Amino acid sequence: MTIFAPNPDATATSTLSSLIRRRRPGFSLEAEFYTDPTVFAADLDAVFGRHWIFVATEAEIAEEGDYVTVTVGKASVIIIRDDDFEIRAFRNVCRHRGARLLNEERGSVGNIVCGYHQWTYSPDGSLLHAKDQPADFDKSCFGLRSVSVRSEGGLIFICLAAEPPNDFDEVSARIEAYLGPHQLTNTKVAAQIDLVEHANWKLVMENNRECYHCEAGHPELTCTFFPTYGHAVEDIPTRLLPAHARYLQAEHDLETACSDRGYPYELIHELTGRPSAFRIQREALDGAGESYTIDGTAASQKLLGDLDTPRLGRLSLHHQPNMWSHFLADHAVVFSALPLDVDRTLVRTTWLVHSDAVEGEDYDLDNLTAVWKMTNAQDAGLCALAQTGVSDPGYLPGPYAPSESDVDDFVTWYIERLSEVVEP
Ligand code: 3BY
Ligand code: FES
Ligand code: FE
Repeated sequence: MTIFAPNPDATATSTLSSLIRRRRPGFSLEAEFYTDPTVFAADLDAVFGRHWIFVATEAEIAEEGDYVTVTVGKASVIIIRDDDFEIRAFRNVCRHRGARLLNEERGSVGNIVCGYHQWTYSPDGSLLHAKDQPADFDKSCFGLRSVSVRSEGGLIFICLAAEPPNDFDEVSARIEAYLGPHQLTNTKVAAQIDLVEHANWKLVMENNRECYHCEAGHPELTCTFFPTYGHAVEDIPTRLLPAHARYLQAEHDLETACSDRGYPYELIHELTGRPSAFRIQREALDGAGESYTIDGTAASQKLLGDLDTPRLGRLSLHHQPNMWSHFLADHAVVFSALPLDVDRTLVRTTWLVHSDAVEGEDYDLDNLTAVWKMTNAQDAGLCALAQTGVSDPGYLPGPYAPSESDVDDFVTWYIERLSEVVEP
C-alpha cells in the first residue's frame, strides 16, 4: 500500500507563489493573505524577520539600565540602554539553557539576571557571572545574542536578520534632516497606549495608508487633518474644495515658516522598490494649524526642541512595514503595529512631549491624547469590520480609489518582500 504524504513546505510554497502571482495591482489582496496561518508565518519570516521594524522611542529608555521588551512573532527582544548610554538590543533568551530573561514589558536593571540559574549579564550583553563553572569556562563565549538596532533621531528600529538591509543608512540621513528640529532625544513619554486590534497586521497598515475613510470615520481627526489627503489636485471632489482652499492658504504659510527656519518640508515618497521604504512630508493642519486638538491649538505649551513657533503643521513619517508617526511643534505621536496572530495586531501609540514639560501645567493629558485615542478606536472598529469581511466566503478583492495609492504601495512593497523568499 502506498501512503501519499504531501510535503507541507512544498504545499505552502506553491500556495504562496500562486497567491503572489495572482495579485492584481490596484485591487485589495485575496482573503488568504489576511486569514491563512501559512501566509502569516511567511509574513513573520519575510517581513518581520528580515527588515527594519520600528519598536520604541529613546524616551522610553532614558536612563542607563532602562529597557523595554518587544515581541516580534515568536521572538522576544530586549532593548536596553547600557552604562555607556548606548542603545543595545538582545535576544531575550539566556545563553545557559535558554530561559526567558526579562519578563516585564519595561523596567530598569543594574544587570540582567536569569531567574533560572542566575547567570548574570551586563546591559552591554556580556556574561558577567555564571556560578560553579569549571576553571576553564570562558564567559566571553556566552554573551547575549545581539540584535541589530539603530536610532533615527530618537526612533528605535530593530532588525532580526543576521544581515539587515543596508539601504537604511542612506534613508536615515534624509529622515534626520526633517526630524532634527523636533529633538526627539529631548522628550519624555507623556502617554503610551496599547490596543489589540482584531485584524491582520496588513489590514491595520493598509487602513493607515489612506484617508478615504477619514471624512466619515474620523470626525475629531479631520478637525485638523485635511481629508483631501491622497487626492491629486485635479481630482479633489467638489465637496472638499472649501477644505482644499484652506489647505492651500495654510500650506503657503507653512512653507514660509519652514523656509525662514531652514526646515525641509517637501514630500519624499519612496514607499516601494527598496527594503527601507518610507514617506516623509511636513504638511499644514486645519484650524489653528498647531496640533491634533479639536480647534488645532497646541496641546503642550512647552514646544519641542528649540522651536519658536507652534505653527509647523504635522511632519509625518511612514516607514514600511509597521510604522506611522506625526511630529508636531508641541508633541509627537508615534505608532508601531506588531503582528500577534493572523487576525490580531498590537498597535502601540506613544505621545512624546518636551522633557521639561509638566503635566497639569504645560499640558493636560486628556487634551493631548483625546484626538488620537478616538481615532485609534475608530480605526480599530474599521479594521475589525474589514477582517470580518475578508474572512467571509463572499469576499472578493475590490479596487482601490485613486486617493488610496499609498495602500497599493504598501501592498506592492509587501509583495516585493514576500517574493524575495518564496520561490516562483
Ligand atoms: O496617520 C496617518 O498617517 C494618516 C491619518 C489618516 C490617514 N493616514 C494617512
Ligand atoms: Fe539561564 Fe540557566 S537558563 S541561568
Ligand atoms: Fe483612520
